[in-house]
Amino acid sequence: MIKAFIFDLDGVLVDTAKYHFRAWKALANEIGIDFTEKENEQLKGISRKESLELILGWAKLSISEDRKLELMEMKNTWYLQFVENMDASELLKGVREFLAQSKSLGLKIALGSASKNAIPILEKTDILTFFDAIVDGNHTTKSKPDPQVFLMGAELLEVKPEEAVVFEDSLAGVQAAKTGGFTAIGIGSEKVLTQADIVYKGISEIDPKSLLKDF
Ligand code: B16
Ligand code: MG
Repeated sequence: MIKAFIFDLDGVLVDTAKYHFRAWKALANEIGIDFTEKENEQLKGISRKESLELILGWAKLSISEDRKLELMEMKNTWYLQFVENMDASELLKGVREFLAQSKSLGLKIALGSASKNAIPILEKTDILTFFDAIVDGNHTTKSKPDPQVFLMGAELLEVKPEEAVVFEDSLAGVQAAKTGGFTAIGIGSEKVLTQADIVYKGISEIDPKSLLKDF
């Protein structure tokens, strides 16, 4: 029986995936390299440091740890500028209604995000109060596809993985959910999220009540 929903943030609840992409692209260009939108899929859901290392790896560039810190700081400064004036209008379609319906069905709700900027974004978009537990990049030691972020969320909600559904837009996140023993709902493209139990284009396509009947 499903007792809880655990949501990824970027690309599931809010349209911040595009801001991460823009900031990483600007950073890459700053150091004379580039990457494609297809490669960007691999950056979704993973930590800031791992993202930088992947980008450097694609360009076969090797730099010092100090320079990596500088570049991560630069990327985050740009990202924070992009999200600074965010408000509830940047919630993805149907998100507020979905959270409200889930609550009224008696489900517990957690966040399971790799981002260290999750709480300010939940505040700016006015959905923070829906969450019974928040696990983000400030709490975890292992990144998706490791299931740690979702297992911590389930533990805080006092539910077992098989009693929770994870909503994810990234390959790494879907893998993390499946490895942890959760039902994984992919948000995005079926071609990309091949390991998800089911894929929807967006939250607005899902009815929480029917979902509970199906799983
Ligand atoms: P930050 P999610 C992830 O958030 C993003 O998908 C990923 O692109 C980003 O690198 C990561 O957070 C870290 O974000 O730099 O803000 O700490 O999708 O797990 O909610
Ligand atoms: Mg995401």
